[in-house]
Amino acid sequence: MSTVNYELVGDIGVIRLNNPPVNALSHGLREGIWGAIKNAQGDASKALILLCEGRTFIAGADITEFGKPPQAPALSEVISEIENSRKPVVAAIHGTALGGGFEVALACHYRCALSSAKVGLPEVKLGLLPGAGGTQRAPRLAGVAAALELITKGTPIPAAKAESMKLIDRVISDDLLKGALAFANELIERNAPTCRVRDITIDPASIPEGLFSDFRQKLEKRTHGQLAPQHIVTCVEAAVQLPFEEGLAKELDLFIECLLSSQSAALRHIFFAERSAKKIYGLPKDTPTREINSVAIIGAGTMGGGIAMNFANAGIPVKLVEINQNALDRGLAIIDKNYNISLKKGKLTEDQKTHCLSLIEGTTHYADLTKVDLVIEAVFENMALKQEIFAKLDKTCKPGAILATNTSYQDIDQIAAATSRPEDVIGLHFFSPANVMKLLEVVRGSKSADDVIATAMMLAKTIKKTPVLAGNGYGFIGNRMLVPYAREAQLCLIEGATPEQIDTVMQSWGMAMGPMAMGDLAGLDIGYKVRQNLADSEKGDPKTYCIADALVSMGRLGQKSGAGYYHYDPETRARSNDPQVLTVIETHAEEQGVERREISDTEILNRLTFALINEGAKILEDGIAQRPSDIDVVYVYGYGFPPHRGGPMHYADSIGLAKVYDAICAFRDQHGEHYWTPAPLLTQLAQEGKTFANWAHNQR
Ligand code: 3H9
Repeated sequence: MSTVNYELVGDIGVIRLNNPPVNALSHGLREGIWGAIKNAQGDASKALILLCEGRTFIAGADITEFGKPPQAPALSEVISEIENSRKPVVAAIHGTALGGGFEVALACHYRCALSSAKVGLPEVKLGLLPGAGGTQRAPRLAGVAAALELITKGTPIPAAKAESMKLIDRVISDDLLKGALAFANELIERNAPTCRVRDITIDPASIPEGLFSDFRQKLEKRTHGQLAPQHIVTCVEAAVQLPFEEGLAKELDLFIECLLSSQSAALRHIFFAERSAKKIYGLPKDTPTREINSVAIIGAGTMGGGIAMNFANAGIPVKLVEINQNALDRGLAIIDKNYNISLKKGKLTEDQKTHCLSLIEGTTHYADLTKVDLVIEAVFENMALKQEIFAKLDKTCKPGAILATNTSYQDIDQIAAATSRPEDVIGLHFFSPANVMKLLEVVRGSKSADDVIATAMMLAKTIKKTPVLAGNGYGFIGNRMLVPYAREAQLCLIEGATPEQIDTVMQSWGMAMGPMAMGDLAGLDIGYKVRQNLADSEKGDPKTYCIADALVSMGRLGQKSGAGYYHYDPETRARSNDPQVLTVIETHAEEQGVERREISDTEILNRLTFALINEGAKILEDGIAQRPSDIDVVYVYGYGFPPHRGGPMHYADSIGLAKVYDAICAFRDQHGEHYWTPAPLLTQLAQEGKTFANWAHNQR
């Protein structure tokens, strides 16, 4: 079948698009639509329908074509051709109509959609703005405030909501073609006009004063220096103030500026990185998977409860196991509380909440686990305890059940060795809060079977997580990199910075949270316990963690105890600087013979980010991550790394590996080799003038 087919069904010309996998607007498709609309002007049809084959309506411009020489017709020309059609054109939407795809639909004179369909303008997530009229047409149909929300958030909306916003004219419950034909025939019967969205005018007087400036301010708080969101507001403002053609011209100018920005390059990198992370070298696409229809979680703490919610939300029944009824009741109560929070936020309905809760069943007996397809152990980090649990699971669970551990740094092989079936054992490392964070590290033990890995990757999609495969080494990918990152934060602290300075530098650079605030949120006792379990030879220089250890010994465990690096208001949890912490820092600096100095913001930023990059390079050498972009996905989806900087490895490429290497050498000369040794891979690439992306390309 060719990319675009045309067929006359009675009075209606049906234009079918077929450009798998997602009907992206590649050159061939643009040319096909343009030609089909043009040809249909002279035939017997009285109305036209634009419909897609495959799993979705048009998912947008072909992102792989960005940066390549443009090929005519441009999307704007295709859109003009549709809008100028003398016969009414109806877009018939299923799946998702996104970005340029929805802009095509907005250029049609009418839009109908299956009730399961979603529409949206998600360009902002790629550091872009709708560049084919979306910012000009959406406010004309939906109103300015609604369009600003839709385009700056970028989240697709269901057909029914789009209908209520006037973005869709009719929702069809089943059989899209039949429904669209009936709709088009009605239009013919009532001699309906070709309604061009461009002809709608917005009365500037109808816009409340200050709407745009207020919106800009709120947006900046959420998007921290990102270019596209602010440009979107400018475009929507232009839709109100300028004639349509001038608004379009403004939109195109700003679209191009965004397209050429490093922010968009980083966000597009993350888009493709997330998709390549799902591909596992050496594992054929058709590797069989095991059916997962029921799950058990061992441990109903914060983590176990959060994990249980993921499965219940996906309609998979969960058995939640605790050692006694009290612990179980506490865990179930937390789950109930979390669902109530989602309910209040309007993220689910009362019925959905009841259904999810009905899928989670508590038990204190392993005997209840004989039939489950997957078990995830989520108890605290103690190897002996984990081995005891896995030995029990080995005796209890049916053959073929997958036995997973949520450990964040322990050896999967050692855990698997407690069973007679190490091939069924795998790491599934969720990130806290487990019902919110998107990342799932899938950790491959030396004996994990291929079908177990394939099942874990598939399962991630079912529970709406982004999976990344990691090898079995201390801390896997994310937490291994966190070690030098946290170390540098501690050293900056003792050498002269304050918690507030470090957090402000990292947060204003785009991290969701600074390292000190993150430590307080996670609990300072967690890292403390890990350090206590290290052998003396692994503990390192006492200067590194003396401040963190001192805070723990003072009972300052972070937010949960009301104080850590900061003081927390018991009512509001608002944080404030605490002079006591500065005294602790200064006392320990003196004890360790460190003369505190002024540390620049740039030094803090470079020490923390370059520590991540250097460890990332070592992780690649060790084969713990498959590719640099997998590391980027881990950091963006699990550790709050700013997506518009593309993850640590992309960030390194964007600033130049030679610069990173030189800075690391300078840190080594200043602080010593035990802190800073440039990774051999980084050294080699920097000397060859290459990037991590070049290296990844040659590994394939
Ligand atoms: C835009 O439209 C700009 C315009 O305003 C102005 C222009 C002038 N292009 O996600 P999946 C590939 S910007 C090229 O796994 P799903 C994807 O890489 C665009 N390729 O499937 C993957 O390839 P592979 C605005 C694309 O079912 C395969 O398709 N639009 C594109 O889970 C399957 O993808 C967007 O931002 C594309 N646009 O989800 C929408 N989209 O198999 C982006 C996908 O080799 N797309 N691919 O790894 C999506 O959100 C999801 O892909 C979608 C399907 C929801 C459609």
